[in-house]
Amino acid sequence: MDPLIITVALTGAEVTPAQQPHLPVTPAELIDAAVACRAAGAAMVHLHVRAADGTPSSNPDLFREAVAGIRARTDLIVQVSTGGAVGMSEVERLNGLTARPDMASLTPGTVNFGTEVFWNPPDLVRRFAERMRSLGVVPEIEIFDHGMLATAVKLQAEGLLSSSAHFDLVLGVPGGAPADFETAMLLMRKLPQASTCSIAAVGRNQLPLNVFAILSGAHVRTGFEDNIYYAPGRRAASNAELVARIARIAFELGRPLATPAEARWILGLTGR
Ligand code: KMH
Ligand code: ZN
Repeated sequence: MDPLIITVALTGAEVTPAQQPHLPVTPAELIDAAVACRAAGAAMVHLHVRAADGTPSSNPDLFREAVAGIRARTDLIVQVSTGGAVGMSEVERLNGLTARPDMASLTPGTVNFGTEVFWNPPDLVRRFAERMRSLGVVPEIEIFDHGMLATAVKLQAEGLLSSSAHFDLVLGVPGGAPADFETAMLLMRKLPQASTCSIAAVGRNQLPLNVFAILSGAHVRTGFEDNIYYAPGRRAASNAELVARIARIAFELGRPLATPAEARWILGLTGR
C-alpha cells in the first residue's frame, strides 16, 4: 500500500458556524486551520471560501488570499472546490482556479443533494475539465453516485481526463450513494486500474469509512465539510483534531502517512 494521504476539507459550503462554532470562515482562519492540520498529518487541503458572515462565497480574492497564505506557511497540496455551493453559477464555481491551486474538485454528474440539486450536466463537466487542463490544474474526481463513475471513464476515453486520475468517493449525501462498506468496495472495484482514490463520508459514517479506506489501501478525506462531530454528541474542537485521530489510527494499523511531497509523487503531481 502507498503511504496514506490525508486530505482535510476544512469548511465546505453547507455547515454553518452556528452548527460548528470552530468552523474556519475567514482566509486567516482557513490558513491557521490548514497549518494545524499539516502539523497533525494532513497532506492536502480541500478549500471552499466563505464571506465574513459565514455564508458560502465564490469571491476570487478570498480564494487567492487563502491559497497564498496556505502556500506561504505550509507545503500542503492545495485543492480548490469547483462544486462551490448549490445554486452557484458556472463562473462563480470556477473562481477558485484563479488562485492557481495544485488541484481542483470535479464532479462528473448531477445528484440530488438533500432537498436541492447539485447541478453538473455533461457539457459543464467537459468545460470544467478543459479549463483545468488549460491551466495545468489536476482534477480530483468527486464521485457522489455510481453513475458518475461511468461518466468519468467516458471522459477518460475522450482524453479529457487522465487515465491515472485521482478520485474521491463522497458517500452518504442524501440523494447520493450510501456510506457503507459494500458501496465503497463496489465503487473501488470499478475504478480504472491506474486510479488513486480517497474516501469521504458524511456525518457519523465519516470515521468508519475513513478507517475502511486506511485498511483497504485507499486514502482518507476528513474535515468539517463532511462531519462536525468527534463523537456522538461531542463536536470536534478543530479540523486538526479529526486529522490527528486518523493519523493515530493509521499509525496503529501500520500504515505510514504520506508527506505532501510523497502525496505529490503518488498523485503524479510532480511526475514519478
Ligand atoms: N457543496 C456541494 C454542493 C466540491 O467541493 O466539489 C458541492 C461540493 C463538491 O462541495
Ligand atoms: Zn467541497
